[in-house]
Parts: sequence; structure tokens; C-alpha cells
Amino acid sequence: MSQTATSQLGTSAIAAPASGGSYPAPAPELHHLKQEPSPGGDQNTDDLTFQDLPPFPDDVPTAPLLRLSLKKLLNRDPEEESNLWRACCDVGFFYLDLRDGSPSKRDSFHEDGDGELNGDGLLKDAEALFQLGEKVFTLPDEEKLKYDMKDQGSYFGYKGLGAGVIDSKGTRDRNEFYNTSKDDLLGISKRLLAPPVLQDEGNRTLLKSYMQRSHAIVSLILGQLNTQLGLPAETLQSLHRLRGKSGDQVRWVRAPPQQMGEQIKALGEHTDFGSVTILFNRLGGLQILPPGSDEWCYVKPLKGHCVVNMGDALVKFTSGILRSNIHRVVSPPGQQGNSTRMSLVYFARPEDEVVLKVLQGSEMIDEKWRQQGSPVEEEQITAKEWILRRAMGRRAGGDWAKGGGTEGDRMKQ
Ligand SMILES: O=C(O)CCC(=O)C(=O)O
Repeated sequence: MSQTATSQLGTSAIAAPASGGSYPAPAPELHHLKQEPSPGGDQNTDDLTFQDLPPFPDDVPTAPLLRLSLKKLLNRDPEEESNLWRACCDVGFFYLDLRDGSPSKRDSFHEDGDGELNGDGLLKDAEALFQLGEKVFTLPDEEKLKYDMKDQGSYFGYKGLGAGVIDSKGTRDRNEFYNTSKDDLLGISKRLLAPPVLQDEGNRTLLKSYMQRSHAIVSLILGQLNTQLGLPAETLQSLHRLRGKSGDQVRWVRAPPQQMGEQIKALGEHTDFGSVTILFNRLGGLQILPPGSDEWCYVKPLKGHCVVNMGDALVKFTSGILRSNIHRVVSPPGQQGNSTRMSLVYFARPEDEVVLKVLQGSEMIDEKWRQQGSPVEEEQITAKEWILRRAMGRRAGGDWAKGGGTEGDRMKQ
């Protein structure tokens, strides 16, 4: 039986706007995976549900990720800061409640891009970008394919359904991507070829706002991690400046429903290439493999929240103190499986010329390095080279082995 495609925007959608060293990934003590996430107390679960979408089933395994509050982080709540640290070291994934998350007058938040720290604004931008994504993907295939820039050695632009691979056997993926570049949108690099809908100035302004607001959250998280790691002030932030040249991008990912019985993964298991990923999901399908477990668990989408995860660059910088967890995308579970799934991602990456090696100046990182027996000499690779190598290694016809990250033997396929 074939399934009918419905849009996950629903009828009442809001109209608003290796390579080298290997990093052992020990199974940490998952105290917080044994219990329900701290839900921030009092909210009604309806506030967390996308009422216009088919329900997320309650009989599938879900990852009880910690649920952190942007508001509390902005208020420098010590317990929340410690939860953030724990989540970044233990699992490398957490929910961030963006509601009511805007700074009041706070001297400590006046860095590059901080003026854009606005959780509600980011939620609104994300809503509007889900609508814009639909417009991009409903363009005719021959139009979209004009923006596949793989042959020019670029991972920006379009990737068609099945143009990527999900395993070493070369199995094709089941999703389309469109990647837009921060540097293009902020006028730091030249403008990339794009369909008229993405050249529209209103839509460029929206994308720019979303990027700045996502980047501001990334800076906040990096600042916290910098302190916890005992690195010299601003070390991590200085490697990720909003206006520094980098491979930061906004990606839409879209996967149509599958025929009944088909179980091809939309996106194969992987760790993220960069530093911090900010992800908006409405339908299920994202799964993580919790540390020390063999069971893939769904990350249930929560309204008003984004999912944040650590990428490989932070693993390399910290000698594996921070964790980039393996994840993948399968069909949405239960009744959600009839819908086309779309997600919206901001990938923050180190600036292009940053060499991905262990950072100096933190006793904690030095100690971790020593504990690992001061492993093999690190490969000298810049963020720009690393991201390109990994992205191209996951395109059909690319070099799978070169597309690997820090996951090592955590990969199942
Ligand atoms: O679609 C998702 O939920 C996750 C996307 C993802 O992992 C990626 O694009 O790397």
C-alpha cells in the first residue's frame, strides 16, 4: 500500500514569519538517562506538542535528553550551567527551551552577535523558515539541480534525493538537502548561485536573522564550555566569530514518506563535522545511539525547543572531553510516517583556517590528553579541509572512508 504524503506544516501552520587520531568514546555514566528529563517543572505537556501534526507515538524508545532552559542559562543559574556541562560531556545532545529566552541588561553578554540572543525570535524565524523550505523543495527537480554545487567542490546548495550515501556499501540516502552559507548571507563571501526564492531580499533577511540568532546561542554555549574547561577567556568564541570566514550553514532536510514496509534510512549514522548544531524538528525520525547502548532511541520533537548537539570539532579541541554522539534519521514513527518530514539545522563550525587539534591552556584538557597516553600525532587539518572532505565523502561517488569523523568503532555500519 502506498502512503499519502501530507505536509508536516499541517493546515494550521503558523504563517509568521580521521582521519588521524581516534577519540575513545567511553560509555560515561548516564545517570540522567536513567530518569525522566527535568521538565523545567510545571509546563503542561500540551505546550510541548505540535497539535497540528499526527501524534508522536508513546510506545517507541525515546532518548530522555536533559531539557535545559535558555532563560535560566541567561540568568546564570548555577544548576542549569552544571546541567549544560553534564549534557555536553555525557551525551552531547540536549533540548533547549527557547521560550522567554531573551537577555535583560547583562554586561556579560555583549560579545559579537549577542544582540541577537532572542529565543522567541529564533522560534519565529524557524517557523517562517519551515515555510520557506517548502517553497524551495517544491521547485521542479531540474531547477533544484542547477544549485547542486558538488562538481565545483562545494557542499553549499542542493543535494538531491539519493545523491548521498548512508553506509560503506554505498546505499543511497532518502532525503534532499539545501544548504545556505552564513558567509554569503552576511556579505562576508561572494553571493552563491541560488533559486529566485532564496535571492529574494525578504527571505535573505529572514535567513540572516535566523543565522545570527542561532549563532548567538552557539556563542553562549561555547562561553559556558570555555569556562568549564578552564580555557583562557574567549578561546572557543574566538575560533567561532560570527563574522569570521567559516563553513557555518543553515540546512533544510526533507524526506518523503516511505512505502509501507520500506525502511531505508533518510540519513545514515554520523557525527556532525562542526562544533555546535542547533536543530528544529517537528516530526520524529531523528534517533541517537545513547552511549553504551545498542538501542537506537528517537529524539521526540518538543515544541518551543530546539535540539542542540556537539560536533567533532569540539571533540578534537578537548581531546574527547566533549562528546559528539552518533545519530541518524529514519522514517517518522507511527502515524507520523505518512507525512513528509522536514528539519531545519544551523551548523556552527570553526573558522576556515582553524586547525582541528587539541587546545592549549586548559589543565583539564591537558590531563585528558595525558590520560589517553598522549595519543598519536594529530593530523594537521583545517576546519575548511575537514568539512569539505567529510561532506564530499558522503556524496554518492565520494570516498566513504575519508568522510569519517571521530566516531571510530562506535559506527555500526
Ligand atoms: O533531520 C534531522 O533531524 C537531523 C539532520 C542531521 O543530522 C544532519 O543534517 O546532519
